[in-house]
This record gives sequence, structure tokens and C-alpha cells, in this order.
Amino acid sequence: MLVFLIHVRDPQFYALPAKTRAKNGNIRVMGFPPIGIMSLSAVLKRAGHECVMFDQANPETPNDVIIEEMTSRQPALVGLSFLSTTSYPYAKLLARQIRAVNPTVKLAFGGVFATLNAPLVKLQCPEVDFVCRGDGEQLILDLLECLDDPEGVASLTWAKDGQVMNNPNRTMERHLDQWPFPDRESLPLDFIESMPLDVPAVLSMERFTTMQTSRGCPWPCVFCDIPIFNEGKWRARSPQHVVEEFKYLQALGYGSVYFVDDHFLLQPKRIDAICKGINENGIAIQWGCEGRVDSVAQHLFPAMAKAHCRTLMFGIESGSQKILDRLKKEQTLAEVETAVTNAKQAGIEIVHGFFTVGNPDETVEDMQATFDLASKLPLDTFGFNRLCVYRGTPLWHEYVKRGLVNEATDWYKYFKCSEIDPTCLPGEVINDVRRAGLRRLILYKLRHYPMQTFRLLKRFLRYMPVRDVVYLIIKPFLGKTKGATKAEVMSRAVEHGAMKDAAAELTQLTDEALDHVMQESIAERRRIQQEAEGLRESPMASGR
Ligand code: B12
Repeated sequence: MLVFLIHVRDPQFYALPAKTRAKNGNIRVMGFPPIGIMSLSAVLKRAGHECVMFDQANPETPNDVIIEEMTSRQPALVGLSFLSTTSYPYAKLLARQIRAVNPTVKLAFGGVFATLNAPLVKLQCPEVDFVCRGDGEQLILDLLECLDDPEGVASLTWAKDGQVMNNPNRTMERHLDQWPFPDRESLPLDFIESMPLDVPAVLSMERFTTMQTSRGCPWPCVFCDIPIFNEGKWRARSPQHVVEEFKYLQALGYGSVYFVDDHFLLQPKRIDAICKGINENGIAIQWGCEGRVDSVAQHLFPAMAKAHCRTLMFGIESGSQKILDRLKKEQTLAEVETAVTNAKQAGIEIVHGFFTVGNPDETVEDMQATFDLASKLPLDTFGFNRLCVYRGTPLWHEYVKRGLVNEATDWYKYFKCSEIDPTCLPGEVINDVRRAGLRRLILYKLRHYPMQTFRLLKRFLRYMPVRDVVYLIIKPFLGKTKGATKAEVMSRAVEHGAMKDAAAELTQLTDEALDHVMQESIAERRRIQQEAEGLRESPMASGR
């Protein structure tokens, strides 16, 4: 059967200008490849199905192009994959556009957000036939067997006679080695490495991809929905299987890999075996991963560095123990310091700290403690994000009980905690304290870690215009800015706060308003396109 899989994200968000095409003609995209649909494509192809993927990071495949392609090729199933609350509005619109031109094609949603909100999504998007919950590999194969009668397909939400049906969960798959490596060869895109989340600076122009070596994280952080998505379990591929994938990627010319694992640092024996396998097989790919600061695998940091682990990212969150406890991070400030110091001493080149600001019960002093901690730690890079609350997380449940969010009307909305929780500092104050904190932090780093800062800036300068690097440093010293600057938009070198705000605002709209805004934006894009085409055509016409 022919299956279309689409990774829905804000179009044109990550694409680099067309002139940066790779030698093979592929468009170069800065960011993460859509490993969810790539995993499913590999499984489908191995089972003898045909699969066509679209990644909306590719500016050449906006909705209309995908729909045209669908009309001409008539797939049996169109799967829309999206990660989060912020991409849900785009997925809804695409589903509606598809349904408008094709009343019979089977449509499915999948991904973390869809999983955690399946019955609600099915009710709000009746045009979508199936909401697929959890791991998709076996599910999509089972679904293709019974597209017209999916009663027996476990972990599927669908509708029968106008009634939403929530088929029972399938048993969580532990044997992850059974699945083929993701299909990395079928998208006309080459990815280059960026720093994830809020510092999307290009760190390497090597051919880049992601890998998933484990799934889940069992810790109870109040803001995270991963334990719910994975039923509180952590599952991992064998070290041999991971090393095989590294060998395969090296043969394909990849130079840089990032693990999208929720907690790579959980099992020392496995990490040791992966590192040994990398060295024994002469793998030179640089890689990065994320983990907790209380990991018992820290004695392996030197082995990881020797096996070309270049980036290690820790979820530090706060410099105030009170806030760490409030967030149920189950980690201490001493553990934070030990882990970051160990990682640097082990020779890991880029050690990153994820921090959150705008936390419940956080005072200005708590926030300042966060920036003080970030200054003193030998971190190379850091990001300070506003804490958000997602449906399904422990924090969401608390907010429901406190009457701050409404299960029935707010489930699909994206909220910064400070917007709804009176125990958070007001947004303006958070931004002011953050700006002042960043100023202090940058000056401290320049004074106390000049070589480390210099090395990082040198790396940025290799691929970013000087103007953008300078802007990155001086941004906190400038006054308040409104919206994305041209430099921000062009290089994606600095926080894409304004774009994220716009995406967040979309999640707040009613369905009718959303349709209207989306149609307007499509019309606007068409108009710009037509104008551009007109401009391109007129000089040729006059020359003829
Ligand atoms: C890597 C990552 C990113 C990358 C993006 C990667 C990409 N491809 O674009 C970056 C850094 C850009 C990113 C950004 C954001 N992210 Co993020 N991200 C992740 C992370 C760590 C891994 C995702 C991943 O690659 N998983 C591996 C693949 C194999 O799994 P998968 O995509 O889920 O697919 C499987 C199944 O879901 C299913 N499936 C998926 N699609 C479909 C479709 C069909 C038809 C079927 C049958 C099955 C199916 O099958 C697949 C194989 O089993 C997750 C945490 C997690 N573990 O999921 C957070 C996570 C998804 N992100 C999250 C958030 C909040 C964000 C941001 C909003 C953060 C921000 N404030 O900017 C943005 C929004 C991005 C967007 N527009 O959607 C939250 C989402 C919570 C929520 N309810 O919304 C998560 C869950 C993190 C968390 N702990 O809370 N993210």
C-alpha cells in the first residue's frame, strides 16, 4: 500500500537560503530531521509498503504541494506526525485541507501531543479518521491491515457510529532492536547541526542526523509529559544495535549525530559498551546527548569524550533548591555542580545547561540565583526558557485543581506558567530580570572563562556573519525589542522568541478563528509568491 507521512511544523522555520544547497542538490535545513516519520517509513518499506515522506521544514513542500501530490498519487493512508501543542494548529489545518479535496482518503495523527490528548483531538478534528497513541512502528502496520475495520488495532482512537472509540493500549514494546534504522535517504533534505531549542546556532556544517538509542525517563518532573507517554518506563536498544547504526551512518557520510533520547545517561554498562564499540569500529562521528545531573554514569564521561561525545546537555532548570524541589526535579545544586565540572574535566567540548525561568513560587532572588549559578558553572552554552504547562503533566493537573486551567476548554492551548499562575512573577518582570541576568552572565564569562568563551565564539563565527554573532552577545545589553529582527530571521542565530510567541498565539484561537487566520495566511503566501513570480518574469519579458 502507498502511505504518505508528513512531519508538520511551522513551514520555512528551519530552512537555510536555497544557495546553501548540498552538493547532491538537497536543500540544507538547520535543525533536527523528522525521526518519527523516518522510523515509520523504514518499517513500512521493510514490510513491502511504499512510503512517501514530507518534512515541512522544506520550503518547497507547503500544504498545497503535498495536497497536489496526494491527489495525483492517491495514497491509502496519510499520516500526519507532529510533536507538540504548538504544531497542533498546523496539523489541524492541513487535515482539513486534505479532507476538503479528498473526502475518502484515510487520515491519521500521531506523536506525543496526539497521544496524550487522543479522544479530545478526535472530537475536535472529526475529519481525522485515526489518532494513533504511543509507539507507531507496529501500530501503523496493524492499521494498514484493517483500515476499514480498526476495532482490533490496539492504541488507536477512532469513531464508530459517531461514537469516539478508544481501543485498549498495546503492551509497551521493549525489544527496540527489532526495528530497522530510520529511513534517512528518502527526503530531499540534508540537515546541518544546530543547537536545539533556544540557541539554534549552527555548530557544525557536517552532514547531521539524529538517533534514538532509548525511550522514556522515569523521573517525575512536574512540567514533563514523557513519563506519561512512556508509562513511566525507560527502554533501550542494545549497544551493539546502536554501534551498528553508527557504522551505517559513517558509511553514508554523516559527521554529526544528536541523540533525541530523553535520558541517555541512565545505564552505565550500556554507555560503556556503546563507547567501546565506537572506538573499536573506528567511528569518527561526533555526537551529543542529554541526561540528568544525578546520573550514576559520570565516571564514563572521559570514555564518552574519547568516543567523540562533543555535546552534553543537562536539564539544570534552576539555581534555587527551593525551585528545584517545587519542580520535583529530585536533584541538588551540589549534583548540578559536580556533573557539569565532571563533564568539562572529562574533555567534553560543549556542555550545555537548560534552565527555566518564570517557575511557580519563584522570586526575583530565585531567578538571580539561577543566573549566578549559570555564571559560576563552567558551562559553554545555556538557554533560559519560560516554563510552560502542557496538558497531562503533573503541573497541569495541579493547575486544573487550582482552577487555573480548564480541562474542557484549555487542553490544546499553550500557556507560559506566568500567564496563568499568580505565584509566578509577571512576564515583564521575568523578562527584565532575565535580561539583567544575561548581561551579568556574559560579562562574568568573558572575565572568568575568556578562553572557553572565545573558542565558542570562534565556532559561531565559522558559519555565522560577524554581525549576527555580535548581536547575539550584545542583545541583552540592548533595550527591549519588539518582534524578530531581520538578523534573527535570516540567521536564526538568536532566540526565535517572536516566532515562538506567534505559534503559541495560534494555539489560543477558537477553531473558526484559526481557520480564518490560516486561510488569510495562505492567501498572503500565494500573493507574495505571485508577486515574486511577476517580478522574475517581467525582466525576461522586456528582454524578449
Ligand atoms: C527532539 C525534540 C525536539 C526538536 C524537534 C525535532 C523535530 N523532528 O522536529 C526541537 C528541539 C526542535 C523541539 C522543539 C520543540 N519541542 Co520538542 N522534543 C523533542 C524530543 C526530545 C524528541 C522527539 C523525537 O524525536 N522523538 C523520537 C521519535 C522517534 O518519536 P516520535 O516523534 O514521538 O514518533 C513516534 C511516535 O510518536 C509515533 N508517531 C509519531 N507520528 C506518528 C504519525 C502516525 C500516523 C503514527 C501511526 C505514529 C506516529 O511513532 C513514532 C515511532 O514510534 C521530545 C521528547 C520525546 N521523547 O518525544 C520533545 C517534545 C516533543 N518537545 C516538546 C516541546 C514542548 C517542544 C517545543 C514547543 C519547545 C519550545 N518551547 O520551543 C518545540 C516545538 C516544536 C514544534 N514545532 O513542534 C514537548 C511536547 C509537549 C507537548 N505536549 O506539547 C516534548 C514531549 C518534550 C517534553 N518533555 O515535554 N523538540
